Amino acid sequence: MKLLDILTYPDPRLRTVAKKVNVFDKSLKNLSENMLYTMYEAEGIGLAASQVDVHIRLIVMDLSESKDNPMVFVNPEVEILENKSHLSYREGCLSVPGFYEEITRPDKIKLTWQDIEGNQHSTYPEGLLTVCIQHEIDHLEGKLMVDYVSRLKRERLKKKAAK
Ligand code: GNR
Ligand code: NI
Repeated sequence: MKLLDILTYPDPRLRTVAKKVNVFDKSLKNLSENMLYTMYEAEGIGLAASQVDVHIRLIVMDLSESKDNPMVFVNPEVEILENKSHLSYREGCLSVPGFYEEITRPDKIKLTWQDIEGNQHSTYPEGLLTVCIQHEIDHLEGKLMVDYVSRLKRERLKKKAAK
């Protein structure tokens, strides 16, 4: 198992749009295992490949209290089912350390993805999965939590990060 370096804001590499995974091989499995290890070590509940400077559509997550439920999502896609139903959650991000902010996101979504073998799945997420999967898919699009806050707040964060 290898501990991977996590990119932090405002590193421009975090803005890269990730590419679709087409090959489900041993190296994909290895990367997902190293990402899970890195996520647990950093005490995060999710990690996108973009955050470790690998720009493919791969996400790992563990939302369990006991940290024994590793999940891997390849090529995840979210469809918003209701435009008017939202949920607010105080989010944090391993790529923006020390920054926590209430973010509002769609609440009624359908999630489709592939597992590490390439098999297709779908579900209608509830609770924290709804929030976290959208946070992680944002990373794959090169989008960060800081993009949801005011310019003033974002500029303050950038200055703080430069120190
Ligand atoms: O560890 C994390 N916690 C978290 C809390 C609320 C909403 C989203 C998250 S994801 C974050 C880890 C991370 O930065 N993933 O990209
Ligand atoms: Ni994040």
